[in-house]
Amino acid sequence: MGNKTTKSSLDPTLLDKLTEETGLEREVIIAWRKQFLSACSSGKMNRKDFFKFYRSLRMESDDKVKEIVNFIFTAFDRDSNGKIDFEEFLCGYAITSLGTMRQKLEYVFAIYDKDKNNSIDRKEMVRVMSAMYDLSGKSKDEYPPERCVNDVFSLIDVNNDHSLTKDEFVEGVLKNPYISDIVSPFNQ
Ligand SMILES: [Ca+2]
Ligand SMILES: [Ca+2]
Ligand SMILES: [Ca+2]
Repeated sequence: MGNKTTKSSLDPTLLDKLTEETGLEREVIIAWRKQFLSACSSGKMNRKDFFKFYRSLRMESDDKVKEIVNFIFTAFDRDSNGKIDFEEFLCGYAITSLGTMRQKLEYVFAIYDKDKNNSIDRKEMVRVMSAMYDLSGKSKDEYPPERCVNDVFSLIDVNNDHSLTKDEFVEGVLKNPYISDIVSPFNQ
């Protein structure tokens, strides 16, 4: 707290770490940080700040983005302290837009696993899936999210215990790549 240098410049060790984790160039990271701080001078975004900021990076209308951003917030907030700091944001954003399929799926898993108990149940998946239908403007009558979730579970819930571990989820989607278009909000 009250340390001015953390506000204006990035700690070189952290910069190195972020370069390594995200694969982004230092200049790009510094530019992102500027943008992040101009949207939120304290450097820690709450849900409202994050919504405004994330929305400015996407093209969909407010209504459509709102719900999904809530889920994304939870996934990006890795230490679950209710705030997203620059490191959490940069890793989340870089990985979900530029990462490998496996890296993206780990974030997708975190989006679905709302109660963070390391498994996804049907209810959790239906909630996020509905938000994604809204985001993409897909009709819920034609192929209801509940049915879609059942189909996904029957494919990748290997031990049939009605919940998906991270392994089941990530490996299952990697084995059935077309599912990733259905389950991941990060493919567009
Ligand atoms: Ca946090
Ligand atoms: Ca869960
Ligand atoms: Ca299972």
